[in-house]
Amino acid sequence: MKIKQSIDINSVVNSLIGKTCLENVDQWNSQIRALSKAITFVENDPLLAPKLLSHPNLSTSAIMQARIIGITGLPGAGKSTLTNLLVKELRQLGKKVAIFAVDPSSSLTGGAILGDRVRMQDHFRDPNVFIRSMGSRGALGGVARATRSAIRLASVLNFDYILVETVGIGQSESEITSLADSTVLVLMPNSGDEIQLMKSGILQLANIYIINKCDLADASRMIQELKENITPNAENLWHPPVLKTSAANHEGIQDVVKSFLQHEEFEKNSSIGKKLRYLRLRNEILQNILILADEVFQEKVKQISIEEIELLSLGKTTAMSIANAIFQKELK
Ligand SMILES: Nc1nc2c(ncn2[C@@H]2O[C@H](COP(=O)(O)OP(=O)(O)OP(=O)(O)O)[C@@H](O)[C@H]2O)c(=O)[nH]1
Ligand SMILES: [Mg+2]
Repeated sequence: MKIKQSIDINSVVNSLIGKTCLENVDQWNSQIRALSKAITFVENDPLLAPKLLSHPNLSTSAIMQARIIGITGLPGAGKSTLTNLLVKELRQLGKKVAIFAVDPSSSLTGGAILGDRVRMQDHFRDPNVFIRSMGSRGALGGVARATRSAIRLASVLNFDYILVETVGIGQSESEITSLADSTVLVLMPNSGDEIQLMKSGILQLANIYIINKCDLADASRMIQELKENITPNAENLWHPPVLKTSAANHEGIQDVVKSFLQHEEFEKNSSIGKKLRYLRLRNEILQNILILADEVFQEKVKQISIEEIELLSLGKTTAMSIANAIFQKELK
């Protein structure tokens, strides 16, 4: 159910950008608290996102700067364990990192999220790491909408990297590729995951492939198979690396971080990279239009007369015809 809130947008924005006359450390902590709060507001009411994210006091360059890395893969592949180590590595490079764990199946208090807390505990005390779990149950507008806004809100705080962990089944994987600058697919050796993932299409969409748990089984055959299956795109000259890791033994993590940098570099310097980035930005605009349209049309739907609903229930018209008429009228 949607919870409408009356919040003071100006004061949330001022806390976010650190305009609250506090000492440096307190300032940052208060910004982090403001971020947490702002995300909760947006989760409960996506219509607050446009108000927050188009606020004139926010630096647009900060909002668009963070590098978003999507980490996806089947349940249990080791995404959270890897993410925890990647954050450690990025912190050693002096990077500020935000992590979003999106769990499409569980509510905010779900077990998986609690497990992630354990896996990420190394960073809970680090002020330069922001960790947030996002459930989707009960959130209006689905995972993608709230997550998208949350990511942009986090960017206000100048994080260098924003890591987004999602389970790569169902709809979320295509959402993540449209949202992330780099999509990382985490697989397990000889698990047969490839077949399931191939069907979902994600196998062709990732920019970086990781075969994790290499301590458990030999991955060479799988690497070979993957390389054969990732069909090179004539236009796209990025050859997705297939990397081996063992998160359990802390192996291969540096290579993953290197591949983030290489992919970023590639995107900056190639025309196809630029084209794909522009495509993602267009899609982001579309998603934002949908948030705004939601606001307009929720109102319009309330105004549909009882007579018209009666006709619909008798099969004398269709929901699509009514929708189309409202939409066309609004367009004019
Ligand atoms: N042997 C071995 N176990 C690992 C490795 N990486 C992770 N694990 C274990 O695999 C289990 C699942 O790891 P998670 O990091 O929770 O996996 P996940 O992909 O985040 O799982 P979900 O969030 O539930 O989809 C845990 O028990 C980890 O300790 C690895 O490299 N080797
Ligand atoms: Mg996880």
